[in-house]
Amino acid sequence: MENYVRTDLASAQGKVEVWAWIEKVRDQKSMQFVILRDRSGMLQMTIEKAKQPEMAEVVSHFIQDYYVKVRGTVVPNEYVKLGKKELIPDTLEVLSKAEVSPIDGESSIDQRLDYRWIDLRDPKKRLIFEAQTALTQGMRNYCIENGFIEVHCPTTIKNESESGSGVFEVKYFDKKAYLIQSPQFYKQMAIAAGFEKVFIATPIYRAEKSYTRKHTTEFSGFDLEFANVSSVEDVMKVEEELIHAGLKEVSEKYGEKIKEMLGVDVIVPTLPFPRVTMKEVYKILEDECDYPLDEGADLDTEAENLLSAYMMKKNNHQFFFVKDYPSDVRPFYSMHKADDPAYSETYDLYYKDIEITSGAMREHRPDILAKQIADKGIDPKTMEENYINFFKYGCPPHGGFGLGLDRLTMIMLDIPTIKEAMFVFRGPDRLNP
Ligand code: AMO
Repeated sequence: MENYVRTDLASAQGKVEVWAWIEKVRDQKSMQFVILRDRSGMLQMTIEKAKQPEMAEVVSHFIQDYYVKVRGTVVPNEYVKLGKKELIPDTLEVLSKAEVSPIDGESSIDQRLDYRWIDLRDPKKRLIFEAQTALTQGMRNYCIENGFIEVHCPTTIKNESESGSGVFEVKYFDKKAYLIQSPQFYKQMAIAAGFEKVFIATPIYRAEKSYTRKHTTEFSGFDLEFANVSSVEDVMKVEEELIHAGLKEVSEKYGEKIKEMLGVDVIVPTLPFPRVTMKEVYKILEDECDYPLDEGADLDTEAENLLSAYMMKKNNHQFFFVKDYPSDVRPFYSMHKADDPAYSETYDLYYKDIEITSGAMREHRPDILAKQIADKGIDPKTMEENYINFFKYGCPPHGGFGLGLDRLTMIMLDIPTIKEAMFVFRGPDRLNP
């Protein structure tokens, strides 16, 4: 038995064994030309019917997406458009048959999502996840190089952590539990545990019936929390460095391929990112955008769009921080400003025109925290055991942020909707595949 070298299609030369998809079959009178496909690329396999009649019979039944194992020899052939080489098979084994695909280029997004595994065979779609891998690798490397500990936390919890956003209730034996709307409590617990710097990559659940391009009911969070923070600026500095590290990794590894295949420039942002306070935002909206908001109000979508356009034009930068939000529109765990308690040590980060992160310095003094919880209409007693108590036995002042990975990927690659930026989308009406 001669030795065949197991290889991918792009590097196939000499005597090889390849495992690949059928991309296309051209069945002619005396010859069959079969295009094989794998992640590395494509290769033509050529069969002379008279020489290999049994194999030709098998191949004559092939349709796209059969999966085969071929042993044979790659030889140069200047007439072959695809790489000027072809594979002459010695043996061919069908490992998986395929039915005709239920989706094609004309299918609607919902039909494609129903058959997401077929939809994702498109190399352009795979590139989204190759780029996302580089993005998280860059961010993860940043965390590890800067002394962060990775923590894995439960996705079930006894209390709601984000007032204002819906929560999924689950049956937990004879009790009630919730799916986490954020790893907020767990990451703050790690600070109370003396870990100083932590990051958590976790699924996050939001029971919100939002049908927008940026909402999903389950997303991938990348959260950081760290000790010894004296203001929201300390938190923002870490975030801009983290984003810079992630996008640098994407640009270096996939920048050219993304430009070529998706037509998108991944710009590595300069530091620091532009910043604007909410007090300034109210003025900008009124004076520059003719869209006055009441002082103390949160930004609505129109305000976000107008502000983004203004900031990007003014700074020629794809990112900007909005900081110092009114305390009323932020969660109870936010630190209020010492000299101006109606405002808080909080921020949102925008990438192009979409919010990708919320962050804050936290309130670590248990008595004040209990009061802030009560001010939001929640009985602090219900939060004592699993939250407020974290801060009763000593805890460093701290802060952190939560980044939505799916949104970041969507914006980075100019993908029109989060449905296509996620491996598998979950929405109010979608629980499959
Ligand atoms: P927030 O609720 O702003 O903050 O969420 C943080 C980030 O998560 C992403 N995100 C979503 N992505 C897709 N679909 C959704 N429905 C959705 N909701 C949120 C966004 C958002 O910026 N605990 C705080 C973070 C912190 O302060 O550390 C929190 O959860 O990208």
